[in-house]
Amino acid sequence: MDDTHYREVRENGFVRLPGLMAGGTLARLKSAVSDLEDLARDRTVSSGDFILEAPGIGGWAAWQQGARALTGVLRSADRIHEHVPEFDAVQRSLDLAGGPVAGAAGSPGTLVNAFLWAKPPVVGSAKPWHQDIAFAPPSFGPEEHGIVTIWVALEPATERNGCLQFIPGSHLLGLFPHTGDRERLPGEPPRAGAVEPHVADEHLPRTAEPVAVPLEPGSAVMFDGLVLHRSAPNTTAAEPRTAVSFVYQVPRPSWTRMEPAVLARP
Ligand SMILES: O=C(O)CCC(=O)C(=O)O
Repeated sequence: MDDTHYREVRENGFVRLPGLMAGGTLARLKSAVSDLEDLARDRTVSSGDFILEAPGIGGWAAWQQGARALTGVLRSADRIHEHVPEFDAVQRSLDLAGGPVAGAAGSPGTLVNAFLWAKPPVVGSAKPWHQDIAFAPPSFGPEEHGIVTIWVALEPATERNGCLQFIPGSHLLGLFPHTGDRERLPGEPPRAGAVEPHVADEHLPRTAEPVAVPLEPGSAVMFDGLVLHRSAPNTTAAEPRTAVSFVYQVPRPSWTRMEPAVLARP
């Protein structure tokens, strides 16, 4: 077990993994992303697995509101390891579950999902403050399971193009209320004014300032499913911020608590 990973994830809720993917592996991931983009190229509407960007309101809101989106321009994709098995092969070849994830959680993880987070220039929308565990599938037992995610930058992730930001230590404070709308079920009509689920500003803890985590291509950040995180819109004209994340179920780390957080007073 890597003591540094364990200590930093335990204390801060996240740890950088510089140079996690060397040149050849990074090339494999980029090629897998191209295959995924090919699958989405002709899509004109979002679905549960492929969410397209929409200028102005962002891909998630456009999807839920039934508004127009940009053909083939992905905001994010879900279950990418099932759509393109190469993603699974890469994480297996690096033994992320038994290496860094086990180092963070104390025992190996099981891959339960993988995502593309595309954030293209100009139109790449924000991902608001949230805790991943708030979106865990019903099979997750709050007493038994935790989540550890490894988020890998495929291009430079900077403050300008929307790198991840974390509130250090927020994973120790419990579960924050998420406001906004749940995703429509298949067949449900569009919902005017739908808002992506998030933790409202007035409920954010005032215990620490947010920390931005810029990353070089091939570097990663690993984080606990209870840590509050977000990403800003991509405000650049031509700097995509493409990333993939691998999500592992782990035995619930003993230091986390699943009770409702004590909320900050505005
Ligand atoms: O990449 C992003 O912009 C958001 C990623 C995220 O929220 C996550 O991996 O849980």
